[in-house]
Amino acid sequence: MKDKQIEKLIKEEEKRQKSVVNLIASENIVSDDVLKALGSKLTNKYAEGYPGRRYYGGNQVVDKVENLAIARALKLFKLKPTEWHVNVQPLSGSPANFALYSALVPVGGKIMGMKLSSGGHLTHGHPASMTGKIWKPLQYELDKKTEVIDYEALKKIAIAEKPDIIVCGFTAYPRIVDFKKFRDIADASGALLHVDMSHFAGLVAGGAYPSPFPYADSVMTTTHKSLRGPRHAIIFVKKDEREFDKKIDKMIIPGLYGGPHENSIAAAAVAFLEASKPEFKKYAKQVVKNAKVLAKELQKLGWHIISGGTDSHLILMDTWMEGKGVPGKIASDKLEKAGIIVNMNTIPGDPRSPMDPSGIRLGTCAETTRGKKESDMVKLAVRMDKVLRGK
Ligand code: DSN
Repeated sequence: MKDKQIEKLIKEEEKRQKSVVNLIASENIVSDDVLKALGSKLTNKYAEGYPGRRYYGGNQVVDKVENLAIARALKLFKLKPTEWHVNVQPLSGSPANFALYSALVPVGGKIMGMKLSSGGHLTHGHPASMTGKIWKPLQYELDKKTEVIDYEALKKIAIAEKPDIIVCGFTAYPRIVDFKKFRDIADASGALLHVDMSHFAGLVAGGAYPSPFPYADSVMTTTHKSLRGPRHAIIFVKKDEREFDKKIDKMIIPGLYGGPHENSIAAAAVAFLEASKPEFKKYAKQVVKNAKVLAKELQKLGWHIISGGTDSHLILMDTWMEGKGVPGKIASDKLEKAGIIVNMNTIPGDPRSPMDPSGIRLGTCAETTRGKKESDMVKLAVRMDKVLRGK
């Protein structure tokens, strides 16, 4: 590179990434092919509109790129193009959720989502997010004893409050979600069911987590977490007389976005192809195996693992344990000093604050990409325990 300052920083970051154990649950390590597509000359092209109907000329090639991404996304999740529509232009998860609500929920309507401190996301109706200001938020929490979703309690809130849309998905919930129960609750309360599968999309693609598609009206996923692609997002909507396909396309452009990032769309297409291979199935299963072992070993060493374990790539660990351990921020700092990267996280019903919470979140996507197996997780748990207890 001619720009030596940026070149140096890129090299520094590459070195940092190589030198640490990465347990950030939302991160992964992409292939060289994904990187090539992302850094390609496709970035030079403006392409407002959709394949075959763009505002600018010269889109013959990017039309093919986008159509390929669409076909691969549908195929990856075993969807019929007659039943599902996918928009591959969203720039990332938060703007994608925002676009979805803008298209399907009237302003002032009710969005029901999991509370951030229970493992939801800002864009699931948190009062600090625009999704909690433009729409009325209804936030559900986890059962305090079991630390899992209480479907009966959720149903009662939904029937009483009649939300326009129920958002099912999470950033810090380790368990399998019962999509059928969510569908029944949505039907009983007259709501749409939107699944944000950003965290577990790669596990769905690899057959290591149930698919939400038989139950949802719409599904959003980022492509850079367990799916191991570029920083990007896609939105699927059911194709029927409700015309969600037309509504979402119109909301993306001209409603909210400008030109799509065709280089990211190409990189996502590469990731979809990679995720459709048999090796990816093995990878997804190994991600879950690793997380289960890591959770179990940490538990054996005396740590409180929220909900008692995990069914996915993600572990929520209570490091504070009502004063018997260390707060999440200190835990995260101590681990980082020892070369293990995690993020501090609130735990369900957290008595501490989001900037100084009781726990940390762990995930096994990145380290599994590096080839780590169960035996590595056993050693990692011992190492983490020593660091956290200052041994
Ligand atoms: N920041 C992402 C995560 O870590 O889960 C969600 O937006």
